Amino acid sequence: MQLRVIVVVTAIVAVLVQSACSSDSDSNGTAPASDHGTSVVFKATDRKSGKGPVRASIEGPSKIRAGVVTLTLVNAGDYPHDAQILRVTGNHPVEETIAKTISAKPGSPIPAWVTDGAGTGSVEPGERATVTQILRPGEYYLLDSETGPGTTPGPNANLHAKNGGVATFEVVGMPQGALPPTHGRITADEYSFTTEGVEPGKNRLTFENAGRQLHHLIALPYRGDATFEDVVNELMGTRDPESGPIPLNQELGQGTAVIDGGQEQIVEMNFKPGKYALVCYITDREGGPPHVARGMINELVVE
Ligand SMILES: [Cu+2]
Repeated sequence: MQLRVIVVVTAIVAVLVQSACSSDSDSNGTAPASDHGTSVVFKATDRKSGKGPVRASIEGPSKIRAGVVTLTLVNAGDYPHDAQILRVTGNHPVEETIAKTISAKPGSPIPAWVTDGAGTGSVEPGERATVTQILRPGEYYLLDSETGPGTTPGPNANLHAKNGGVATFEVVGMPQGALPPTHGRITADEYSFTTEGVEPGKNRLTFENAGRQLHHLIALPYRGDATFEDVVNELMGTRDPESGPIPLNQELGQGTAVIDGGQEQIVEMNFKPGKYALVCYITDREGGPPHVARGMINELVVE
């Protein structure tokens, strides 16, 4: 996955409406609900032709019932895709929303009309990712903050969201239900992570934002016998490049979407035994340095 020191995160497309509990869609096209909440699928695709940027698209439902929503992003394309979901209050076109969130200049403030946050982190071609969380009523954008090849991170990056990787949907009704408990939990706050119950192998865990700022979770495996000090120096830009190879294996990183303070989602993450750096690259709503520069780096030991 790619790391970006820019603001928010991702996109998807909703296509198939499917549910583990119900296979019916009601007459107004709202994704089906049941005692287990609503299940929706967004499907991301892409097409590369000539020298232009990769064209992306996202298909999915235009209406989702409020409450517990299990959302799957299917990557049916040739490049990585992600799904950053945002609730937008007021009349803000998607271009403006992209410019002020996933494509904002590093350090820019995050507008107050963007709230909540949901969705998935990066998904490799042919793979899928599923998250479960509570969605409140409102108007939402789903933005794909991944890129095709040959673009460098920053405000001018050719994010999929700028090339078709966008979906819009409405969440309707009164939210009901609660998220089921999970064995593992990772909690973000200003400015640190705490973990409990993370085990080797596939984990279904709760990612909770107990702070006031927006946060996401990026987990980066240590390389070789790197130490936490090496990792902090690397992430803070204070590592002597002659001291050896980069202590983190960024190619094997895993991440979540950005979620707001007071929110949580159930995510699936896969950990081999070893050490991981847990990092957040989001800035405060008021702007300023990414949280990693404020020391939001913690070590997770999986054994
Ligand atoms: Cu953060």
